[in-house]
Amino acid sequence: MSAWRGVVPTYRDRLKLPIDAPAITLLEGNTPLIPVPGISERVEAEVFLKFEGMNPTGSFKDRGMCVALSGALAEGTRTVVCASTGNTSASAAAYAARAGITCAVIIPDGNIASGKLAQALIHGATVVPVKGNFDDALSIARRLAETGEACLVNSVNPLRIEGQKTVAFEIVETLGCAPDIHCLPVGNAGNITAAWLGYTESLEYYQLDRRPAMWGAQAAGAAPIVRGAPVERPQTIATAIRIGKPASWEGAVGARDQSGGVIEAVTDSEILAAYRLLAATDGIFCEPASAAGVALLLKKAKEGAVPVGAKIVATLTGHGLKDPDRVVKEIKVPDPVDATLAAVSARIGL
Ligand code: AN7
Repeated sequence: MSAWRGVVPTYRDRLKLPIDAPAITLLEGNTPLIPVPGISERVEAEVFLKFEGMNPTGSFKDRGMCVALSGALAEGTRTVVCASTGNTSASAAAYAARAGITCAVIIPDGNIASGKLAQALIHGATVVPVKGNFDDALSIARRLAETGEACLVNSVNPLRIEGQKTVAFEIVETLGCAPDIHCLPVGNAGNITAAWLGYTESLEYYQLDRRPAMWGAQAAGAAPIVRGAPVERPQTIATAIRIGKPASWEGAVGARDQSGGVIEAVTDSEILAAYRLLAATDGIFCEPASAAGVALLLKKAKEGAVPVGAKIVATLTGHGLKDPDRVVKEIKVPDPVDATLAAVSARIGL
């Protein structure tokens, strides 16, 4: 088997990318589809986690960002700009560095996880925290891009969706079929739109007989699509999906309705319970927003809405190490003991 070459080289014939575009890649994609016996047993189904936290910058954003930067270079762009709750900015900063162009990221001050901020800084992006939320930041980023001075690399850029759809190709290739249900968190709604596009394109390419029902999860304090109206002041501990006016709203509703799926809200405590369960029972550490899809699956199982034995994939969108502060908010770091065998043995209970 030949070595993995990254999203653009592998899927170029299925990406709407100018033919002369260079392939900017950090070998993103080809992420593991991990069977999870603990969660499977709990929901009486066959559950797999597509761990997108294993991408080069630790989130699914890399799949779309490599295509966006490849396209930007083809157009001679010198600067990319994005608004972000953190992961988009981390990915944009890394791929812009790789492409040799400058990057500006607009983030909601005080509401992005420390790992993500560190990434944008170390890759040399110009970081602009604004005294507002993600929706305010996106509106400014759009206006900046309209001047023609910079290329917008949020998921309103169609190349982002093109890259992110490849997650469905990989799932179908690994399973040999489409799952019955695909669960994932919904924030700005680019990812559910992209995954659905990927399944739709897979129908013919892989000769599938069906596509999955798409189950999208929004945080209860930031659930505009569930409510059917924008949320002015979104609130959730899952800062990645603290978004009140999703840009790809129509795409998400289309994916939900065409697939016979749902978009429902999960509370912060349901998200945190799933986050801790994944780590404690299946050994997988994702960031809180990523656990929202699994939280929805657990909730639906309690309601008896999960068909027994169904094949289910949940996307874990980002790595747990993005947001280490959340762990120590949840679990107290133990006080130190004396550096003696007796004290340590007593603490361990041996
Ligand atoms: C871990 O980085 O919007 O519904 O600016 O970081 O496609 O927006 C992040 C979104 C889920 C939601 N999980 O995906 C950003 C940003 C994680 C995320 C989502 C995000 P979309």
